Amino acid sequence: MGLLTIIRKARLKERQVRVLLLGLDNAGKTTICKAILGEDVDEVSPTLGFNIRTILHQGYSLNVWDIGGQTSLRPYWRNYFEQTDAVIWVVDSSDRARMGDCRRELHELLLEERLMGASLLVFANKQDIASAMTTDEISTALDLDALTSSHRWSIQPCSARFAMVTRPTSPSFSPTTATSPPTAPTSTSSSVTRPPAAPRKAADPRIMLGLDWVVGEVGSRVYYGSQNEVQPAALALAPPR
Ligand SMILES: Nc1nc2c(ncn2[C@@H]2O[C@H](COP(=O)(O)OP(=O)(O)OP(=O)(O)O)[C@@H](O)[C@H]2O)c(=O)[nH]1
Ligand SMILES: [Mg+2]
Repeated sequence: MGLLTIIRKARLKERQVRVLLLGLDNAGKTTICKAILGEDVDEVSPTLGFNIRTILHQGYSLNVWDIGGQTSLRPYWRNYFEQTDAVIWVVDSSDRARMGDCRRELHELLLEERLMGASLLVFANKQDIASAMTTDEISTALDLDALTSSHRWSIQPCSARFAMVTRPTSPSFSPTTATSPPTAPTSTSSSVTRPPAAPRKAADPRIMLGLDWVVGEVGSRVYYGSQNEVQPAALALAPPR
C-alpha cells in the first residue's frame, strides 16, 4: 500500500471526504451547493474561479470544490485533482445541444491518473424543465457504461431549483425551535403560546440520495479496499430510478 493510500485512508477514517463538483458551465453546480446548504438559489452567478463548501452529511464532512465550468476555465480543473475521493458531475439535462461536449469533457477528465478509482456521481439536474432528458437517455449520451472498468458510478436525477418547504408539525420538535433563545416565562404557564415555527426550505431529496451514495461509496473503501483498485465491471451500480 503506497503512502498516499495510507494518508487517504487515515483521512477517510476521520470522515473527511474531498469532492470535486464539475461539469459544463450553466449545469447548476453552484445552485446545487446552495440548495444543499439551504441558501437562496435565486442568487447565483457564473463561477469564475472556485468555491469551497463544507457539507456535513451522515457524519461525514464533505469538502466540496465547486469549480467554474466555462471553456476557458476547464484547463484549470487539473489543479484540483489531488486526493479526490469522489467526482460529482453535474449535467443540465435540458441542454441537448451540448451533450456531446459534456461526454467528451467527462471522459477526458476521467482519464486523469489522479482521479483513477474516484467514485463518480452524475447529477442529471434541471429535471423540472419539460424538455429534460431522462437518466437513461443521459447515461447513453454520456456513454457511462464505458467508464465502468475504471470508476464506480451512479446517476441521479434532480432539480436544484426544486425546494420543499417543510413546516414542522410540532414547534417543540422542530430544529428551528430547538435553536431559538428561551422565551421568558409567563404567568399563565398552563397555556404557553409560542410563535409558529418558521417554515424551512429543504433541497430536493433526490440530491440527498446522491450524497448518500457518495458517502456510502467512499466510506466502504475505508474497510474494503484502496481507492486505486479498479472495480470489477459487475460492481457498477445500476442507475437509481
Ligand atoms: N430550471 C432550473 N434551473 C436551474 C437548476 N439548477 C440551476 N439552474 C439555473 O441554471 C443557471 C446556472 O446555474 P449555476 O449554478 O450558476 O451553474 P454552474 O454549473 O455553477 O455554472 P458555472 O459556475 O458557470 O460553471 C442559473 O440560472 C440557475 O438558476 C434547476 O434545477 N432547474
Ligand atoms: Mg458555478
